[in-house]
Amino acid sequence: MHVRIINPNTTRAMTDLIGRSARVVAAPGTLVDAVQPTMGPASIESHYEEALAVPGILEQVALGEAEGVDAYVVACFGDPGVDAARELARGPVIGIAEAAMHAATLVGRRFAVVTTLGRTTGRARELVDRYGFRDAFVAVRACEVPVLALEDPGARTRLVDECRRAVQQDGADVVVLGCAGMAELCAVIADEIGVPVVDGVAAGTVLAQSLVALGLRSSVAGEYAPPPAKPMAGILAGFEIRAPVAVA
Ligand code: 2AL
Repeated sequence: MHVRIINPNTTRAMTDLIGRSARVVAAPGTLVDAVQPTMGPASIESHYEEALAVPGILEQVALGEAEGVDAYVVACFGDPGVDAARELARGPVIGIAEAAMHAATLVGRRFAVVTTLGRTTGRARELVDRYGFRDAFVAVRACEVPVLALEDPGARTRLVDECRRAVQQDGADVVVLGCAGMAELCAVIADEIGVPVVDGVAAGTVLAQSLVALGLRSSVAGEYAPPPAKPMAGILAGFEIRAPVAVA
């Protein structure tokens, strides 16, 4: 089984970190690789960057389809482009926010999301609503560390402090990490704060692998049917769908 993790940003060190985190939980016999777009933002912490990351994500899905990839994980907490990727891919496509929220509600009753910058909290709330987790969600907190500074000295302390506040002040019994760049801090934070901490990269990898093992793929009966053939103009001409995607 081949599971491909797509880091939607173009920072190689973060793609490598995400790949390592996914491989830790992959089953023997599952090939996990991590890729990044050839174009797009160095990190995603605004709606602008999120929108501009999506073509690069879809490019990676198209390449993966040509290689026979069995499932994808989109490793950015805004779950950018996941619906569109489901229309292109034969196998399942999992966003790390959706995967992490599912996992959190299987091990606790009240989860908080702890993310990078305050400006990303709106997207996290939106996804909670969209995925139907409003009853279990208690808070979203920001540690105000930018994505590409998560490994800087002091960042971990700020993140741990915010996770602890989510437990002590918001009543969370599970913490969901709100950025793929936090993946390698998951175990250490869980040790420090004493409640389960969910990293969506790991949760998404295991979930993608499980869906393939179950023989489940995105339904083509409704919204996730392949996109119609249609001209595509300008810089996006390479994304044109020329013939309906054959669904095996
Ligand atoms: C993220 C993430 O997971 N990757 C990225 O570039 N930005 N999320 C976030 N909340 O900042």
